[in-house]
Amino acid sequence: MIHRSTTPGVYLALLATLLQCCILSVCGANYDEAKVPKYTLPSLLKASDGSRIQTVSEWNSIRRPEILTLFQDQVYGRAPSAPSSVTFRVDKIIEKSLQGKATMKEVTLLLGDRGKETPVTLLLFIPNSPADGLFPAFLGLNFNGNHTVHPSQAITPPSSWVRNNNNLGITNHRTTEAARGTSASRWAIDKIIDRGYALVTAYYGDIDPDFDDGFENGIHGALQPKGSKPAPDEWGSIAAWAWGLSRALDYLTIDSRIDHNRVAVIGHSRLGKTSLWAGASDPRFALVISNNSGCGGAALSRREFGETVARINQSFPHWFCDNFQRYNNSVASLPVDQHMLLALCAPRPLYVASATADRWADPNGEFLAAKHAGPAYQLFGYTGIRENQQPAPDHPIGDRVGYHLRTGKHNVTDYDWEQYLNFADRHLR
Ligand code: GTR
Repeated sequence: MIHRSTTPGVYLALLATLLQCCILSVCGANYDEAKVPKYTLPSLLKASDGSRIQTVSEWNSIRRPEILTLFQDQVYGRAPSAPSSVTFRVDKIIEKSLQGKATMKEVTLLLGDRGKETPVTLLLFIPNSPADGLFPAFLGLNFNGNHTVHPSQAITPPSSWVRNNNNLGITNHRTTEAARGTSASRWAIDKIIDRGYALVTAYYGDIDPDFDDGFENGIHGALQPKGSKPAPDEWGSIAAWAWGLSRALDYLTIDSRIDHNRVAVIGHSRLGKTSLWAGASDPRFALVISNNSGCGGAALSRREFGETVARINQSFPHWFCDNFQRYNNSVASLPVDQHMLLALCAPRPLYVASATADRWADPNGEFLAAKHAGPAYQLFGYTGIRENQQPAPDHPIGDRVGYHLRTGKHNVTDYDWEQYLNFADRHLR
């Protein structure tokens, strides 16, 4: 039999079409500040019955629950309530990790109903000094597996679904040794330990694999009755990942070396959207950090700058609850905007970070949402962001609500960590 090889010309034509599609879809986004539509943000301090919220007690008993319910019903979806107990297994303890300055631990949470549990492995690095220390911690999910956050051979790779990646030889959705340490630049582990904090991370795909699988896998599969899909107001993947962060915090309340009253929840990009929703929905998180979280995270949806609600729902239909799709073509009718998500963190310290080249995430929209969360902080006697304009690159601002615009791309860098550590020093010490 003769096989006719496809000519390079056919491949080139295909590639050109693909490129054209990409360019068109990216150009479809607005990157011009002058073309941002006129918008009015929903009022933070006006309750649904029209009354004005003036006190902390009115905020806590009326407006905060209203806003939380709107985000649950219309944006992220309701997650199941917390289980009555945490089931976990300590898999590994290495007392002299990182040249002896930290203890490394692997603890697997068994989430969901007995017999259908989803294992989620937490990786912990805890300072060894002082020996009797009770340490504040940063808790955040990672994108590619625990073994990618540091080159240590001791870290166990995930066995759950991962995204294929030719460079790392990942072809069958199972990770490889080549991935070890590849995200280390995003996790300033030495710096974190040297500054006296613990770091706790888990692979987000352990909680819910990040593809539109009809909610069959991960924690959805473990908690949904077989064959049933979440209702339009029930949890999408962001809510599932955030729920997983709360379960990690449940475990941290038991760990004798971590001060669970001083846990900062952190995340980058889609996991920044997740850390914000975790911080908003679980007030046990003492500090909330969003790194380049963009649309559906810290950026105001009504600005329609860079990624829009319609676009994100089209590209990632599993991230939000189905009700969120209603606003694809009428973002002005959304009963909330993202400044209200940030306000749900009040009075806890909140940090929002952007990057100059991350226009897809609308850096100015992230700044403005942080700014407009201010009135909720003022109720508690804190000043929000004072500046009316986005600060110059690499000039962090704010006290209770912090913000910076880093020079550079969509990423998490040592510069970002330096600001988070400084901010945590001010608020968690
Ligand atoms: C992009 C998405 C963003 C952001 C980012 C990420 O493709 O459009 O909303 O979440 O992915 O998570 O890396």
